[in-house]
Amino acid sequence: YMDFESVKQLSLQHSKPAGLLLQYGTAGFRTKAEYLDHVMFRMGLLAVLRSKQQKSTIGVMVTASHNPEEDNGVKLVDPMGEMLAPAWEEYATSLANAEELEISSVLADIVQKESVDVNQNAFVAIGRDTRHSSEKLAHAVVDGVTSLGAQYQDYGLVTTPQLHYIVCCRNTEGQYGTATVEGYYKKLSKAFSDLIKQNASSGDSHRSVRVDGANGIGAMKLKEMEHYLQTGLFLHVLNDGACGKLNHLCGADYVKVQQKPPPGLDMKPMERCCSFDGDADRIVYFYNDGAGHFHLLDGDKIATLISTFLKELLLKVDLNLKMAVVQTAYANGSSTRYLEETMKVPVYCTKTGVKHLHHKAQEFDIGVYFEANGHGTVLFSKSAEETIRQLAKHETDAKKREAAEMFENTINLINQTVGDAISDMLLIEAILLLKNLTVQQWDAIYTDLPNRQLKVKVADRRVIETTDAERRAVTPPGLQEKIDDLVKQYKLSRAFVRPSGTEDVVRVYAEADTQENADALAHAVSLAVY
Ligand code: 16G
Ligand code: ZN
Repeated sequence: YMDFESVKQLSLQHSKPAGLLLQYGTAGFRTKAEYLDHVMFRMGLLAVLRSKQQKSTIGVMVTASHNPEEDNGVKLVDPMGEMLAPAWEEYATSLANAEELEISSVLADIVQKESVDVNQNAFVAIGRDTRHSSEKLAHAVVDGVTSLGAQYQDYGLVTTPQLHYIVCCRNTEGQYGTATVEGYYKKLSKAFSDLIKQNASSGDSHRSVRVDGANGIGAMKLKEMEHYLQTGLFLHVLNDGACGKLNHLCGADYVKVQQKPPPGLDMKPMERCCSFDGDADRIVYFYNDGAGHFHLLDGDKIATLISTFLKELLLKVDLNLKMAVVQTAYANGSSTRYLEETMKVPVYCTKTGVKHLHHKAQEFDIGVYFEANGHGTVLFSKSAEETIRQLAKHETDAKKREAAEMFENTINLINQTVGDAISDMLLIEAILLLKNLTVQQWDAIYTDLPNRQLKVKVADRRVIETTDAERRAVTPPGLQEKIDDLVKQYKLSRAFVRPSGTEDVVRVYAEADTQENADALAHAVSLAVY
């Protein structure tokens, strides 16, 4: 039995706009900030139930990532720092859409279906990004949590991956690290400096990187972290929110979609630059080659660099661990080919959305996953991690032990809970230093096939259903055949369509031997969608 009296009282202060229907999508709820107050309150409620059911801390992150400043959103973080379990996404949707008088019965229903022990203690960890609306919305989450008599800690301004890290730390009794933002800085800084200390090459140790912080939380947190990073890495943080607007003409999404640098970021030739997104869970690199050409190093290039490095380490420690790379349909064909044919690493394709990639990557000893848009990380199985840590401690062969130590430092530097722009950046910087690679050499590992993404407005995007990890359309009838015919007309070509999970559009992707052909194919496919 649960007392919903104070829920009823408080929910009146967080009432739902009439007629509003929202869905817990690929990245939680997301819409204009002014429509979200009731959703936040109710997600506070849901987090309490999930916490009681899991007997663990649950996270609630208030952010709309790369979307405009006027938007906001919320996502729940499960005990080990993963995304909320799919069955609960449905509860989230029902709860968000319930009428005032239905809230208690929706809660009671969840309690019953999920056998929630209502007497269990609950704890919710709350974080938010730098949006103007976020503070007030986080308070609405707190109201939801306290109306069910549960405890919480408001971690205030944090990146999404920092909150995931904190949740995981709290639920593993500190084994993963100390459950504070400072604990995060210390863990990553130590791993980074230990890792680069192992540099044997004569490569320059004074390095710098230009970071576009998307005028968001990532810039703020990176600046805080600089204080802990006492190494030769110099960070020029731009778009740090001092004057620019969040995600406006900057950030990872802008750079990836526009395939150009943020205006005002003046790149010296060959200088390494990177962009975070608005909540710092995505990163892309880029540079200017001196002849004025812009080069983008996206999630696929990052996955390739990281898996090359890990594969070399595996050879050095002489362990037979199973490594795989997980991508989505958006992965550039050249990257998949390079990974499979040259590196001989198995590659798997999942549906778009971090939770799908993360889930697949958990099947391997080492699962490297990245979306082309720059969201990704590496997962290590418990036993692989343990084996490597033991080797780093006890191996008698000095060379092998050093390699194992390098491996262990690498594991410590990676945020395994979710893609993390700060952690990914430090890992990439360390790898480039250790392998003595310039950004251009990294870029040259393989050459991207020219590609084009388009979005098409249709009356109802749900008429398109896909299969084979979104690479083929099964409905409407005839569409896939048309796409197949079009693809046949170009060399090295590939194309697919899928309904967006975050916008009311159909997305079209095409790649081919030349940019003109990729553009023409994408255009032709988008006409076939109507
Ligand atoms: C969300 C996903 C992202 C995915 C994107 C696709 C998370 C945390 N974020 O932002 O991974 O690439 O949706 O959007 O899962 P789309 O369905 O509109 O193409
Ligand atoms: Zn994001």
